[in-house]
Amino acid sequence: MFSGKARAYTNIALIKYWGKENQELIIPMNNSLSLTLDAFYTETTVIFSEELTEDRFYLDNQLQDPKATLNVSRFLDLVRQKADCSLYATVKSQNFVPTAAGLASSASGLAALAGAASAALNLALSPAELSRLARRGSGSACRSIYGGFAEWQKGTSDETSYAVEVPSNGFEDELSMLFVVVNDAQKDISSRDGMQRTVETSAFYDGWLQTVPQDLQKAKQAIAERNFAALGEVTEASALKMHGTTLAANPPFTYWSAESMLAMNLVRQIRTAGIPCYFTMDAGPNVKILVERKNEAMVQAALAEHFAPQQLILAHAGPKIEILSKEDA
Ligand code: 2P0
Repeated sequence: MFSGKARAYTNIALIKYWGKENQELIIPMNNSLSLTLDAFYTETTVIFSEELTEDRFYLDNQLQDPKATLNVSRFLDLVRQKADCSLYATVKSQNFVPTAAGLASSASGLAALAGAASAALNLALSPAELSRLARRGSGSACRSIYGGFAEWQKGTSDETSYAVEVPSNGFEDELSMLFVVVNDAQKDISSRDGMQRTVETSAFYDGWLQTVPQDLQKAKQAIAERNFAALGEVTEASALKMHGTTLAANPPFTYWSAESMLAMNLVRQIRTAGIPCYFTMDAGPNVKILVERKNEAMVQAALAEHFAPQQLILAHAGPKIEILSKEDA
């Protein structure tokens, strides 16, 4: 029996990942840059055992159906192959999120699975190797190997596509991210399907790709110079451009709801009133607001006039992946 346990925190991209060059290996079309957060994380235990005849996957103490288990098994196959191991495993994953409002993240989940499975089989991976492995489960997971800011360098192959830490001198500790959890009745389009449809059909996709390198440069310079306004401006611009591509896809779609737009408009109003804050959005209607820690209470109070307290969740920069235990028996 070989077991490992890991905890990984979710991350939110400031410069977005949107589109794959290689679906199978999850090589992205563009570099992305994220902030790892403390408020949402996943703890996963993987136990490889001679006694099992198939993989089993428990999420939040519930045994999962064959489809969800197959995704985990496919990922474990990569780890088994690396370790030359043919044992099946029990995987127990627990998502720690403040509400059940659809905030469970594939980034923290797949990073924790990669960390736990590789620790169990004694793979002793470097951060870059662990990032490469996590990437095979879910693109954004490759950034959750690191605390603070991380850049996923797209590379050109399985070997060269992984995330690295972005030096920041602790700038991330001056930042907060306020999640505005928006309930949405619309049917979801997964990020995987959404980005593929956009790459294949959006008239705006080339425009998206053209400006990513300069946006990334601006973000890295803003981090190095501790320039909050510059980082916020490029963060908001990257999100708007990403979401713009979906409007020109065929068939067109959007992740925005009326409440998302309300939140975005409030951010603009608060900014006009003199408090710097900026929004970003991912493959769903929730809005995330980047604000300096010193101003977080003011922004939260302004949003609380329109959203219920349980819809507002405050997060700060989070740590890198942690291997909590490992055991051979
Ligand atoms: C990001 N998103 O950079 C972007 C912005 C959503 C919008 O990464 O297909 O779950 O597993 O690689 O990583 C969410 O997509 O997609 C995501 P796969 P993933 O955070």
